[in-house]
Amino acid sequence: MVRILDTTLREGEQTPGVCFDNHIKLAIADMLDHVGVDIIETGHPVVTAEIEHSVRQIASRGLAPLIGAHARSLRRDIDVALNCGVGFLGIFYCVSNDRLQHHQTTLPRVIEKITEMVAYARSGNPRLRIRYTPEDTVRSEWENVVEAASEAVRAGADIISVADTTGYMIPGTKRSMYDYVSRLRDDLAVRSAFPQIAVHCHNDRGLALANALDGYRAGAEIIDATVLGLGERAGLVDLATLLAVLQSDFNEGQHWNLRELPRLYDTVSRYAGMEIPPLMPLSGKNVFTHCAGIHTQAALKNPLHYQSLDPGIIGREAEIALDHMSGNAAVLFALEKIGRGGLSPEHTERVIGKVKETGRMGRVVNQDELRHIVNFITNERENPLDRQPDHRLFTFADPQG
Ligand code: HCA
Ligand code: CU
Repeated sequence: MVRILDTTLREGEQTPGVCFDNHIKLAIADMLDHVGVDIIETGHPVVTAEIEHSVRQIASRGLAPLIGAHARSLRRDIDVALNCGVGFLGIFYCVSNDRLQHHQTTLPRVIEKITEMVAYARSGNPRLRIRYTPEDTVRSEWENVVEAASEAVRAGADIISVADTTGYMIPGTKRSMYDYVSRLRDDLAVRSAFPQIAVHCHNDRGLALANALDGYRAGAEIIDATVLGLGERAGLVDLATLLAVLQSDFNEGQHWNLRELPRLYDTVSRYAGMEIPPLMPLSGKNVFTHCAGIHTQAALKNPLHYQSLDPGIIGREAEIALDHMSGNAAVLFALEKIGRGGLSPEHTERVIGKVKETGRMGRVVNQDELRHIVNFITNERENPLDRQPDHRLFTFADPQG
């Protein structure tokens, strides 16, 4: 059973311009609890007093997920984090030769520092879950990573995270996360180190989810994600997409409550000041909408003709958009939907013409506008007080189930 670490409150806040008030962070943590993630990384408490306060408050809230904090390999960071009462601590330190040179240090000295800090954290709380991340793991020298990771495990780390800090990996190539995780596990085992493996995949090449699934197939036990894929640069794996794919296609997380996701996404989007892109899988406004005539006709008979993911898993419905691409079937369905079925053939044809014309102006015809079109063509009057305008499209349920 794979475990999900949400880091919207830590990595997500590293998105330029994103800063959540503490009352919003608390609300987000509560919603993540309802969704059913396993670990919430709440922040790097030494950064500001507000973050420290937020980490402490979320840690003492009695939520089901394990509450975590982020720390550099420094005594002060660890003291402050542990003092917040977290049950999970992520310690990171890059061990690439490049960085070692930059910091004018050597691998043995750095490993000594890392192990000292892991042991220090362990002594502060014997039940703490400790993760060590060699930052930029996948571009660091292999021997350095294996050496640092195995020593960290010996010092008390439970989890080693493979960080694709720059979104560098590509499935099926020499830069495969599948191969990386498999080899790392083997090489650590040779050194008698048996940590859980986590994967932290950035999206610089648009491959974050593919790489995370690659790591998962190689047996990674923890996958990091954020709401909306927030994070540095191109961000991280999107939580909703990850959960939906794992649940629908890999039979994971049957206890996850994906129907809570729209509320969580709405909250994060609003307070991050970031619109949900219309084409974003699972959460975008378009992603369960059928448009072209051939598609709508087939989907109305059986949505599976043009859908491989059930919108119901996150509490959404398939819908039809009317525009210049629409065919007769879609318009007839939409007319029924607003209670205006049974128009004369001549009127129906003119409605279809008007829908297409409106679409050519770059507008999708919603329920409200379709009523206006019908009234225009039939020259009927409607008492505007009879109904509220309805700007939704035309939803339809799956006739199969
Ligand atoms: C960072 C970089 C990090 C760390 C991941 C981790 C990365 O912002 O500190 O500590 O597991 O991508 O490497 O997010
Ligand atoms: Cu990161």
